[in-house]
Parts: sequence; C-alpha cells; structure tokens
Amino acid sequence: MKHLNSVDPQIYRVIKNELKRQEENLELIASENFTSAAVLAAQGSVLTNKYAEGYPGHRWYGGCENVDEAENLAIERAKKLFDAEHVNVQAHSGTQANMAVYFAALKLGDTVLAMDLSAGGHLSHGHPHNFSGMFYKIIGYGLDRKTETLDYDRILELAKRHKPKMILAGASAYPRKIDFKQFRRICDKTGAYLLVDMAHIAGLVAAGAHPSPVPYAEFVTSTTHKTLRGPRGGFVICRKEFARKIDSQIFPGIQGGPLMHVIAGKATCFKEAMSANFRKYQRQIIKNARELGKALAKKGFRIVSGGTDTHLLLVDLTPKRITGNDASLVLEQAGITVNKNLIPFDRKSPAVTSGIRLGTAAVTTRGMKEFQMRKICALLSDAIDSSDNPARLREIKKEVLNLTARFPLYPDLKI
Ligand code: DSN
Repeated sequence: MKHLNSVDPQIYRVIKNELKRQEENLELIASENFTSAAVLAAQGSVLTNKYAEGYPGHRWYGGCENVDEAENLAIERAKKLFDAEHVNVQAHSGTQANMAVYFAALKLGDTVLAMDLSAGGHLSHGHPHNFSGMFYKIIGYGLDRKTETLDYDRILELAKRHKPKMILAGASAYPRKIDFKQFRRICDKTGAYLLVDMAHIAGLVAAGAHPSPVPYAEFVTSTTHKTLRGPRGGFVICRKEFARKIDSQIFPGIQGGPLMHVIAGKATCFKEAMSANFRKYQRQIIKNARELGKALAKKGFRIVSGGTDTHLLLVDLTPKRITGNDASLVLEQAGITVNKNLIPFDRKSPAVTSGIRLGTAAVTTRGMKEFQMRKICALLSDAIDSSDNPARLREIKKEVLNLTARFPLYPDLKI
C-alpha cells in the first residue's frame, strides 16, 4: 500500500478507514462477507492488466495463455463444486448473470413469473425500473400470509393462469429453505423454464447445507461474494444444451472484456469452498442464525416465519415501535451494520419499512459462534431500546469494539 499512499493519499486513506470499519463493526448485512486474504491477493493482481475478450482457447487478443489457465480452473472447479454441466464465470455481477439467462431463454415481451420484491425477491427479478421489468411481462408471486413461506399451490395456480415462459426461484430476503423440486414440478406442468438465482445461498448449497437447485433447473445464477465468500462477481450454471447461448449472451451479448483478476479470485474461492473447513463454516452460519433468531425472539422481536433455515433472518420491529429505517440508523451509531427491509405484507414504504434483515455469514467468518450470537442479540436489543440515548449508544459501541477486537479479521494485512 506504500505506493498507493504516495501516489494517491486520499484513496489510501479511504481504504485504511474502510479496513478499520470492517475490523471494528459488527457486520450483519446478509449479503456481505469477508473474503480470504488469498482471494484478495488474486483479485489485486496483475491479471487486471489483461484483455481477454472471448473464451479460453478462443480469444480476440494474444498473450492469453495465463488467463486462459485461470479461467479454465475457475470453470472446472465450479463444475465440480456444483455438479454442473456448464458454467460461465465471466458475469460481472448477479444481475448480469440473470440478464444473460433472460436474453438466452426468452424473447422480449415474454412472460416471467418471479417472486415479488416486496415478498423478498430481487430487483433483477422484475422491478419496473430494472431491465427485467422493462423488457418482460412480469407476474409476481408472494408468500402465504399466515406462514410467511412460499405457497407452491398458489405459484402453480399463477403459472397455469399466466403461462410464463420462465419461472424464477430465489430471493434476497427469504429465510426459509426453497423447495426446488416443487418449482420443477410447476415448470413441468406448465412448460416453463426454471431459473434459480441462488446468490444468497450459494455457499450453503456448495457445502450441502441447503438442497442444490442444479439438478432441477435449466439455469442457475449466482454471485460469488455472499455466503460463498469469494470476490464480488457473478456466474451462470446451465444445462449443456444452453451452453453456447449463455456464453454468447455474456460475451459479446452484454459484456466486453472479462475481469480476469476477478475470475482468478473466483477460482480461488471455488477451491476454498471444496474444503472440509468451508463445509463446517457453512453449518456454523446456520447454527448462528438460528441462535440469533431465538435470542431476538426472547427479547420481544418478531422473527418473520418464526425462524430460519439459512444464514438470514427477517426481523419485524413492529413490537418495538421503531421503523426499519430508524433502527438501522440507530444500530449504525452503535457499530452494528444492518439493512432496513420490507417484511411480508408490509404497510410501510420500501424507504421506511417495518423490518431489518440480518445475516450471520460475515460474523461467522470472524470465528463467532452461538455464545457471541447471544451477545450480539443483547447489544442489538439494547441499542434499539436506547434509540434516543446517544450516551448509551456510545457505550454499546465500546462493547462492540471489545467483541470485534477478540475476532480479528485480517491479522496479517498491514496497510
Ligand atoms: N444487494 C443484494 C442483497 O443485499 O441481497 C442483492 O443483490
């Protein structure tokens, strides 16, 4: 970092401050994680200098022998990890992975059945201001009002009525196991393709801690940086018959030069995800989420759907008489990072919300276990109860600092 400091001290300072924030705060954003030092090294490497439009062995530029090897390693490892027929590792993000599937499987204007954003879906599953909502006719499915879980009979009913060309499963804020077999059954009954966006649960799937969508779906998309704990990016898994279509939709369809430094980081992430330690880590994520949920329920928070099967908890703050927006601002003052989130059938707007979304992937990476989840619950609950007491929030922040200091994040990273 000394070179960066001498050339651009302002950006050096930003990075130093961000490392401090990550080291000191309690990171409970469900889509975030801390990648390994090995992935950081791959991503911060000279591979960023290389243009490699095309695919390994078929590039538009010379000098690609090394990046070809990196991309082939990423592809082969991802295929093995997820037992996949074909993988494209070039997607820059989860949204671009989804976009490639829409373009490969559909014609503009086709009908897609996907989870409503308000029920836990994602922008690229049909939000009107996203390409998906602009280019396709999106029909939304929600949750059962009583159980706050997916109602597969209702999804089948909607599929029969609207005859979508593709059904999308997967969510950004759904704490329960998704039954991909049921989605396959619905698709088979109605002649639709199945796209599963497993971005949130990819690490759990890789470790066998959540059923895999790969045997059931024509297309599976993901990011690499959530529970999977790799660099920021995306990838697409598909059945062999769609391989050429997906590859040509990623390049030259929607992207130019692949980010070879990120692809190298993805290869390292896939290798790490094959280890016994990673499988243990994923199981601990779920144990931690369940413990945190139980502890929060005891403190009077309402846990949407009554619990979790994954890394994620949706917390209804209504009993605490505070909005998701206010709660996230208060928690930030106490050094606890979360995001506001709509809860199912929320009466508040997406900018206000009645809930917060919590995830345990990042704190579990630090080595925290059930004991620390109970402590995190106590700190979080105390902070919410002290929303108009800045002095108490400062004290809680000190306790957060004491806790995070015992679980250092990048002990060897000196900047
Ligand atoms: N922004 C991600 C999340 O927080 O779930 C989804 O892309």
